[in-house]
Amino acid sequence: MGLFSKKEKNERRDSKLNDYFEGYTRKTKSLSTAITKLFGGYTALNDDLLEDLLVTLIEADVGVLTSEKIIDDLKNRIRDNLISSKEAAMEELITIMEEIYDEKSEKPLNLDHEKNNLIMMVGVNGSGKTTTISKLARYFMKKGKTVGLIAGDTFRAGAVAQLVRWAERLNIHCVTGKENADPASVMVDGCRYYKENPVDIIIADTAGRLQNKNNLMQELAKMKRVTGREIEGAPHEIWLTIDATTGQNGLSQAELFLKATEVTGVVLTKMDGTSRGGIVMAIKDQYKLPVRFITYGEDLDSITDFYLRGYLETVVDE
Ligand SMILES: Nc1nc2c(ncn2[C@@H]2O[C@H](COP(=O)(O)OP(=O)(O)OP(=O)(O)O)[C@@H](O)[C@H]2O)c(=O)[nH]1
Ligand SMILES: [Mg+2]
Repeated sequence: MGLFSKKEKNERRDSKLNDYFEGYTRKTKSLSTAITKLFGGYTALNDDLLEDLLVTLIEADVGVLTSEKIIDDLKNRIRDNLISSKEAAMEELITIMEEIYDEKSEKPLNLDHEKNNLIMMVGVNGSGKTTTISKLARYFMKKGKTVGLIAGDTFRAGAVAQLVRWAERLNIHCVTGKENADPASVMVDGCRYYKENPVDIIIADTAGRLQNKNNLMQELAKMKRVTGREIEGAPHEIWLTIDATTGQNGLSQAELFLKATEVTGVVLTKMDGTSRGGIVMAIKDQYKLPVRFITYGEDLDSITDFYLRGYLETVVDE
């Protein structure tokens, strides 16, 4: 049983949805299968079904608090006689998730300045910052934008070379400093270079790990400050990469970055490595942060902008 009829599905398969269906959907079927099976296994809508649904959501990384909120909401609507059938409950589940996610309240991306819109990528080491930067560069280039990079991770040996290799493959410029150089000075060099040689989008890499937390906070704050001095309003977006395969644990590691800098959005990476896509709901509900992109593979094209309806369809549909 699927919630969305074939006809309806086809009608809604605009280009964004196609990305989902062709890309990560294939690999994120488990949650949808679990929910569909769950509803199919019960003859009526009762408390046991709702308890099972709660467990399924938690297992899918929706997070305990957010899952409880969803189920409580569903129970209230059942109590108020708004829903009485399993089918109606499944539909209501989507509505509740849509309400919690509240996509309409999201600010549009702050990337519409004439030139030099600067995105700073932050996140735990290994979460996919550098790879995502290359994917984003390609994404924007496909939309006809010009892109330049700044190799702001001067901490990890090899990080600069990694980004430079991607830039060469993409045939775009990458401003670099020396290993162990002050990352803020590389940001300044980068901004000055692009003031002379403007591009539409600048993407800056940062280090995922520093000697201690205090350093990280100070470093990111400094990078932000000096960037803003060079280019008005920069960084225009600060995106946090979260590795979807690390689940709730990944979220608590990411908290450090939320404290350290004003993150404006999340890129959820490695969705191909997990069937527990529920983390999107947890991020939005717990941190009030929109998921802007998801990535689902090692190649450059494995990225898509996040679209709630497409996501929910993959969560509940089969
Ligand atoms: N399967 C899969 N692997 C990914 C994805 N994104 C990144 N990776 C892999 O994850 C590993 C870490 O990615 P990086 O981009 O180097 O991570 P980082 O955050 O820059 O790490 P540091 O520079 O150490 O802070 C690499 O092996 C990537 O190929 C994805 O969407 N799917
Ligand atoms: Mg990196």
